[in-house]
Amino acid sequence: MKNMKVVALAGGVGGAKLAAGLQAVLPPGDLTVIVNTGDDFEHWGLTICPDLDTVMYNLAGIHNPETGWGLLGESFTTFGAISQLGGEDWFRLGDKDLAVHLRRSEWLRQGVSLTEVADRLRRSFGIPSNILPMSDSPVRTLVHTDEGDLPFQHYFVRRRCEPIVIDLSFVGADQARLTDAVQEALSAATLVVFCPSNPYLSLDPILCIPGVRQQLRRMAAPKIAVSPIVGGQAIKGPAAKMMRELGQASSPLTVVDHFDGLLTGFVLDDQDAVLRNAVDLPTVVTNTMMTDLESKINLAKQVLALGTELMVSPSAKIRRRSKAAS
Ligand code: FO1
Repeated sequence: MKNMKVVALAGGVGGAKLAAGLQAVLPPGDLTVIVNTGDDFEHWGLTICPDLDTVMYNLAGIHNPETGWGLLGESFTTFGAISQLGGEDWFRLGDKDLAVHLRRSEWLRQGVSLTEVADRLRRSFGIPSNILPMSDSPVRTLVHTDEGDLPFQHYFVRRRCEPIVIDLSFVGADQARLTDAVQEALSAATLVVFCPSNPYLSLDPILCIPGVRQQLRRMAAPKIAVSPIVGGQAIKGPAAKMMRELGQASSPLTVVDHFDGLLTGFVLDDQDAVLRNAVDLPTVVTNTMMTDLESKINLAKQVLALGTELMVSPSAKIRRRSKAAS
């Protein structure tokens, strides 16, 4: 994949997995991941940035493959001691993970920007790709549910996504602006990839920053989304449940509609091949289940191949199916 500058928008585990696949097939430095910060929160007196860390650990190949988040081979000694002292113990923070939160919180208190913090950390882990928070000012996802308004991690972890979602707010989004680093990455991009992340929780916070949708619409680069919904279900997390609670069908078609004309290409899982003609976009049908590095790489290759075709002929009717399906 020569001289492709790929910008991937990601949040959560699904986004981090595809980002790792894209990094594995692109020349070093040709991938920039713009990461959701709506999940961030203050906890134990520290600033926790779960999506930035999940992307970082997956790109460094040191993530816990069971959960997708947190570090492989982690110990929880401090977590246990905090619990003994009556500290909050519903959000599992490992000892090595804590080092990242301590360094980040120290730098932020010194006035270092979140963008600079993320760059220092990814370089420490030897990651060739750029990892950019969507904004340097706080944006916090607030989940309006039948149990009241819940900060994101309280909904997602503490209440295990059980409350019924009525609406979402991204507190601070109106005052936020895309960082210069994000603007530069988008200006240089030859391809934009919306990773298979929750469209409401992981991608909307990024798209709700003033001017982002307009800037994306103006870009000549192809804009491809990989469906986070497969066979009517989310591969991980509450996306399908939220769709139903918000009165939508839990379908890849709901994802396409949600992007509201931003997309120029789409990737469906083999299980949803029957929907191909209902998607009014150049579409590739392939295996989107990322269970190991090889499947992440294969999906990344399919996305890049679609992107390359769309650069050449934007309205190409793509009829390709993955080898597995044919
Ligand atoms: N998700 C959980 O379901 N339970 C946890 O205890 C938990 C701890 C945690 C610690 C660090 C981190 O970076 C992520 C963590 N996550 C946990 C995932 C987190 O809730 C993310 O926001 C989700 O992956 C969605 O983006």
